[in-house]
Amino acid sequence: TTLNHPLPWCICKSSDCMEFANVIVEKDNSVAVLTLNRPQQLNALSYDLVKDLSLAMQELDRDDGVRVMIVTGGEKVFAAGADIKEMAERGPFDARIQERLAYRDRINHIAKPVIAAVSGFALGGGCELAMSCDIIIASETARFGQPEVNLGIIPGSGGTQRLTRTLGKYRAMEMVLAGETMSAADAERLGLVNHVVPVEVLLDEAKNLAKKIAAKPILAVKAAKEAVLRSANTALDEGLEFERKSFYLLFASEDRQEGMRAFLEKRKPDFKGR
Ligand code: DAK
Repeated sequence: TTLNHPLPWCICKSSDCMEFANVIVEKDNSVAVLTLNRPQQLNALSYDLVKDLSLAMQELDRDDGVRVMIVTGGEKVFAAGADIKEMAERGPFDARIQERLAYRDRINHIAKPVIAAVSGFALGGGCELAMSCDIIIASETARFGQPEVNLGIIPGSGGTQRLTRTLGKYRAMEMVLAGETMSAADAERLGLVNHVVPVEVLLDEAKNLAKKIAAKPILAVKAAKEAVLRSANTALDEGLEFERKSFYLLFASEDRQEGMRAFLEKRKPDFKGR
């Protein structure tokens, strides 16, 4: 731990780059890029990696200097799923499974927007990690899949649920029953990814979008994310009610006043995040 470092768990010396054993965190102004860092194991999601990622994202969620996160695995591979070597040794009542679940679950509850920048394989837990993000930008080499059935298990971090909600029953069934992978182009056509771009510009494209979002008033951005996610768990009436309450709540923010005033005064708004 470096003294005076904004993130206490970071082992590096710079305030722009934070390095864990399994995840590299770099800050580019208000955008934080988290790169999964187990290239030799194709970024297999070990307990330690999931823990590092979860802690880093939680810390960045609290960091007022950060507004949007990007999760990537680099150009070659996003993540080839949970670490099979590690998983092979676990029993169903192993405490580490529960702990892993708790760390993993926190990633689903990040309040700031998270963009997945996916290149190469996003399989099993890797595909599920991408789907836990809010927006997915893929390179032309990205391949998505839920091959757990080949190991005698099923997706365990949301694959059967998020894939079904995104692709519909029949496509999701084919993926989880046959364990086949899907190309980036098909994933885009079917609504699983937002955009497909050449691999060389993947991170830049993700950053451009992240910066666009980062310039928006953060309270409205967080409220919008929360409301969209809420739609997955509520009936329409309840979701509309939640949306309406969040809408009115934002009227209490300074940024709402500033945004409306700036429009009327024909100037650029100066948002303060309050
Ligand atoms: N785990 C561990 N090591 C892996 C790995 C994985 N998932 N994937 C690849 N590796 C390792 C390989 O063993 C190899 O290591 P060495 O032999 O060099 O030591 C190295 O990475 C390179 O892999 P390959 O030689 O296989 O590379 P290829 O290019 O030939 O093939 C591949 C790439 C991605 C097609 C292939 O590696 C592959 O099929 N990998 C496994 C993909 C997979 O089945 N993924 C799903 C895993 S199950 C939970 C919830 C959810 C989950 C777990 C828990 N809880 C609720 C607690 C999630 C489960 C899963 O994701």
